[in-house]
Amino acid sequence: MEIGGPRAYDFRMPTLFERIIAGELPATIVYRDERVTAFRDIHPRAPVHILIVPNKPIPTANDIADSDEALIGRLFTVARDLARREGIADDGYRLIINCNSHGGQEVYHLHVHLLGGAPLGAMVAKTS
Ligand code: DGP
Repeated sequence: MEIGGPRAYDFRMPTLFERIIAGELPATIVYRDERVTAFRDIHPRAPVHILIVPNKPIPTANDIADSDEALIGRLFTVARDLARREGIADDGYRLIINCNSHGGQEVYHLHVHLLGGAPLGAMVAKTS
């Protein structure tokens, strides 16, 4: 594995999220279809914190192919529907995709964070 480089993950190993999608690891799954799975974040940063994940492993936003456009759109329509179902659509919420080290990405399987249920504060911390 290349540590600290632009790809600080081993793309040959299944990610945690692939194992959740495969049912090999437990998670509180709130939505699943043939293209997308959504489950509650294990370390919630807000009263509602759901991860919306393509079933197909795409490591980072950099790895999205043009042919993935419909799949990426699906992540957002699922997020919209889950926000309604969770009762946070009207007050509002935040959708976040972290990419690589400066983005703070920890799990190298593309995911959209759906956060809401309380005011979320500033969009990003000031760098200095
Ligand atoms: P990111 O930094 O964008 O890669 O966010 C990864 C998120 O994944 C982080 O908020 C914590 C969450 N997470 C990590 N491991 C697990 C796990 O095993 N189960 C669940 N449900 N969430 C996890």
